[in-house]
Amino acid sequence: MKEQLKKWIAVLFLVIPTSFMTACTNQFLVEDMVQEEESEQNPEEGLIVVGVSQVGSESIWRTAHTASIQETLTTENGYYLIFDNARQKQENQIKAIRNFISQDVDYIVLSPITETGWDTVLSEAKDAGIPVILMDRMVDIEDDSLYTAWIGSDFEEEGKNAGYWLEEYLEKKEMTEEDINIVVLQGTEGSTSVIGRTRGFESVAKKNQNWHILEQVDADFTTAKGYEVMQYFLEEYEDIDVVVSQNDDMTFGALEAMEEAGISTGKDGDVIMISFDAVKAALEKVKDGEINVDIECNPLQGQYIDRIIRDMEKGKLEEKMFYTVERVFTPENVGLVIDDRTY
Ligand code: GYE
Repeated sequence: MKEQLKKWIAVLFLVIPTSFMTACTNQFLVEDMVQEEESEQNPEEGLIVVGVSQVGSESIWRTAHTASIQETLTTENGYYLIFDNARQKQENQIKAIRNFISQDVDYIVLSPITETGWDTVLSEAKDAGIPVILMDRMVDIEDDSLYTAWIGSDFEEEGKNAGYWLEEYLEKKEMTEEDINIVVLQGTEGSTSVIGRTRGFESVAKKNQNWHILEQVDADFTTAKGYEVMQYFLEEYEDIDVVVSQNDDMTFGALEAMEEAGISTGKDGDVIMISFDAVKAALEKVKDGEINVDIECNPLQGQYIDRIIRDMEKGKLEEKMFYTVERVFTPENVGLVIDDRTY
């Protein structure tokens, strides 16, 4: 937008003197030529420039999240997107934000890897007059005015939903009096999704005296680590009743480790498998009965970002926090969505 203003000032300077010498029609010709020349030199001319700092590409969810942003913030929609993949490192995100500031972008969109460590760089963005929109995860900062809006999931609710589903399932199976041993594969330490999902599930677990969370281990949201951590759990604990895996990618790794150990999972299996995200490949496993339940987390956030920016352009952003709508999938209802799942 700042660029657009500069453009019009430039156009005025060129057009005003010309208008004294030429007829109106010629003015438009000159104006067109100037615009053409400028847009050749400056590809972002007339577009809203957005710098996006993405966490990485650790999961299928993340790939879908990135695609949703890239498919929405397009030139045809009026955007000039500068996208940076931080490859799971906060220092890379901080570097990217500083780059966006020095390029004087119109907006910064950030998916922060962890909650802490953002005060300084976000103050720099504020001082430069660049609004920051957060997506997916949150930041833990002193001054809330350092970001303008946030769009993401209610992770605590997701964790609670996993707990509520387990309560109901054990009731149906008449297992409320049995000891239930639980292990948890956690995602990236210090991230909002992990903090929320852990807190939500623990709050339900606390109310069930017979549930025992044996251990919760960081497997960084990846299949490779999910496999490793599950192998560790199997060596360490003889009697595991429930695996809670905080995303589908770790679930795939855990399933592989269990299969190798001759342990079955899901509907008629030895171990109850609870997963998060609900990507298509995992929903197939819910359908087959290998995963008992998948708590949905919606990665399609591009449209929300677009809406937020458009409202801000008009100066009428009324809310600060936006939550995506999410569901819980079991073999009973998974058929409703599986064919339409795009990720
Ligand atoms: O569940 C996981 C991803 O923060 C919601 O990050 C996101 C999580 C998502 O890598 O798959």
